[in-house]
Amino acid sequence: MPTSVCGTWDMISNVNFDGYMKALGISVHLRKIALRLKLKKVIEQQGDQYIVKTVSTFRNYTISFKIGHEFEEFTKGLDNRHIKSTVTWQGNKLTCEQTGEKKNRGWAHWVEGDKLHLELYCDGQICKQVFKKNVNE
Ligand code: YOG
Repeated sequence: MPTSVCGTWDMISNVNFDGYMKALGISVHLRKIALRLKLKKVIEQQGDQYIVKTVSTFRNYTISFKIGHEFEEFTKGLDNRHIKSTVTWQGNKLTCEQTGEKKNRGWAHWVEGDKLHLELYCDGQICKQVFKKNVNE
């Protein structure tokens, strides 16, 4: 059984976040703020509903979804786009395809040991983030 993605996770590394944000068209001002953030993921499951919260001192962002059910996502406070998103399991990877104005956009989460991995991709740019399990929260 793969370890659950559920829990509270603290970012320990963040590679090419700037490239990903540039692909999304984020301003240099916001990119500079975002690059300094230590993000936290809080992932919960309630029945067949998942809730993924991205938490920081600057802004928070929350999505909720059911596996395999397309939903309307508004990336409020991020790039502020309306997209259609679908999350599925691809093996041990919780993957999201985000269709809209930006091509080849989505993300994938998976767990290895006590680490939560995340790849965020958009338009050929891949950001790789790793989170360590926070056992106190
Ligand atoms: O996560 O899609 O876990 O939704 C990536 C931000 C920074 C605002 C965070 C606020 C993309 C300025 C969400 C950061 C850059 C920069 C804290 C990534 C856009 C704007 C919210 C994401 C998925 C997978 C779940």
